[in-house]
Amino acid sequence: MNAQRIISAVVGIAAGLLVAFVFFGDFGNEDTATSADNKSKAEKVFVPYGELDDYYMLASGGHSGQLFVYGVPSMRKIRTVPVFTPDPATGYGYDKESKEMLGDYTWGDFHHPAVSETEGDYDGEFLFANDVGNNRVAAVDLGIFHTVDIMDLPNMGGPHAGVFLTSNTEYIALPTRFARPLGGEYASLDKYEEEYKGVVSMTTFDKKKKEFDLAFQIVLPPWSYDLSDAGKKDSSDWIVMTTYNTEFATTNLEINASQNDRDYIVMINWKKLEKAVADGKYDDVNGAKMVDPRDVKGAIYAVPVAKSPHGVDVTPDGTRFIASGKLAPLMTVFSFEKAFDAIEKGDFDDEKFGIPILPYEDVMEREVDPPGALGPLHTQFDDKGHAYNTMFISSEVVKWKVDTGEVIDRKPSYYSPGHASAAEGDTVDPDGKWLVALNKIAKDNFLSVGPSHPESMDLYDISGEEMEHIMAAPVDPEPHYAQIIHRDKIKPKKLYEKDEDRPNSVWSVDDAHIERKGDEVHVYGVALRSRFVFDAKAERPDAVTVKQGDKVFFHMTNIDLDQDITHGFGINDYNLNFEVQPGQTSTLEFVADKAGTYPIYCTNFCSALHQEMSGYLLVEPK
Ligand code: CUK
Ligand code: CUA
Repeated sequence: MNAQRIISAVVGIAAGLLVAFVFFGDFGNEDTATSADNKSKAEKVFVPYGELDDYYMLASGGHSGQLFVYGVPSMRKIRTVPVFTPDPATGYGYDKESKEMLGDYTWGDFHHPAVSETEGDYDGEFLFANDVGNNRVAAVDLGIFHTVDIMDLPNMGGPHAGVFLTSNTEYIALPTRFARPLGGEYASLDKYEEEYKGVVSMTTFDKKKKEFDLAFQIVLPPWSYDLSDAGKKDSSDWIVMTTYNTEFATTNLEINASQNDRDYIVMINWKKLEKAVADGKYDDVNGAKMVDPRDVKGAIYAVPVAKSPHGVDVTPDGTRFIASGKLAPLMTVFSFEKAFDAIEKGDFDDEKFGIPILPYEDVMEREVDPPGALGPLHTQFDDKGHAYNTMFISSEVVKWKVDTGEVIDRKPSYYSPGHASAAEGDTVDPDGKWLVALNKIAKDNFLSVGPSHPESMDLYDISGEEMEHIMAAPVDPEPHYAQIIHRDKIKPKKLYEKDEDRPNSVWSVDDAHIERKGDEVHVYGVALRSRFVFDAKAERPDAVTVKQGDKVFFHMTNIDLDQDITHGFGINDYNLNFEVQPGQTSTLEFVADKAGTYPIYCTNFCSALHQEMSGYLLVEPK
């Protein structure tokens, strides 16, 4: 395609977007549903008091850096769990532990949540998150809905897609989106082809220690890697990743990365690379074991795919991978088996950068091109062999049969969906119950809050042959992806268990005390309804006096071992607030650099005498 055609294609897509808005803009609820319809829809999502939603939806909060927890089907927001960004509501980023985890960062861009898997099924123990903004990976413990580890990833340029390798969460793989010289060193953009690299981080997670480890990294040509998925069952040794800049464009990607009619899907055999690394076939690059898959026989191949693809998703049975092209209006079904045959026969078209290219016709099983459907992005699955694709430009969800490509149903979304998420939709065993489209544009769905509207989520009942649009719910920016997991698989704790051996913990009022070591003041205190006790033997047990310049540690244990009795801890004028959940011990560390008298108070309403739960920090001038 020449530049002129590309420009008209892009203009055409923009026009298509406008047409889609105007067209679908007419689908108000009144127009499409009678009041009887609305009543039956309302009944499907109404959860009577005393009952609970069937599913958790764990949604990325995009550039808020947070995790949003919703109930499905009610679409009620239940909780924000802070991951990459401080959160005064929970004290995350203020207490010592979370402050150290976040370091100097004050934001993150969390795109793809992934629940840990056992034998290809969500096990509900941990959730992993990628930070595209600042090259990090995080783990949230789903027993306490709290972030327990964050690891910085060297050599990356925005780890866009997080994937899981079955059967037992062996690796959390994070491919870089932007090519960058290794270590982020300076190199002129004129040296893009030689000096810039794509990298995939292969991290492991120790469930007992709750810690990440960077096992190794994979170095690749600078093709700009996008969505990725891991194989399942017979294909579980492989990961597949889309690329969108095989042109090596270094400016104006909108036009320049859309020149080639085909980009590639890269197939990597992680088992072979794991072995190569164990055999010492790697270079040490900025603390990472860097393996080049081109040096390992049979570890990497590429398959051509319609230009500028975005999503790639592996079917629940692990036999196929489906790519969706932003610019090409089709979903392409590729067969793992055909790919393995081609590899075995040595049937390669070509080689690019030392990567064998498998012939498109030999690996492709079918192209699915629903008339007028534009901008397919991502694929989800049900339990009956159907795939569900979001269409960003024509604003709809398309249901089709994976085996035959037959289009079964199409329903509008309001408007412009990115991902959709189906109940248990990434597992070997999807539930086929609900689908939530995560839309980029809300337009006029909700009461206006000014020029920038919330994002919107559409809930569909997908249990029948036809999809039924049930409702739309607003959401803060910006869920890119979500996973919907059955509530039976998540086992949240009611309390932090009492543990007398826990460092810095104090379990009775009488044991609360203060230790001074040089200019450090350690308060071993307790919080209970409705007071703080810092020093049981002091005349005023809820006051602490320090000297200006002292380093102060409040080690607080909440000894109210009662469901949902959380205490907060705010210090007036000191810009500090953290919390202790029932049975939890947390530490606040700061330098008392301002002399004066500072009230301390419980910020989390906890009892009828919550207002009385207060004390003083007294800082004597130097
Ligand atoms: S991406 Cu946002 S719509 Cu980060 Cu999964 Cu496709
Ligand atoms: Cu403790 Cu309010």
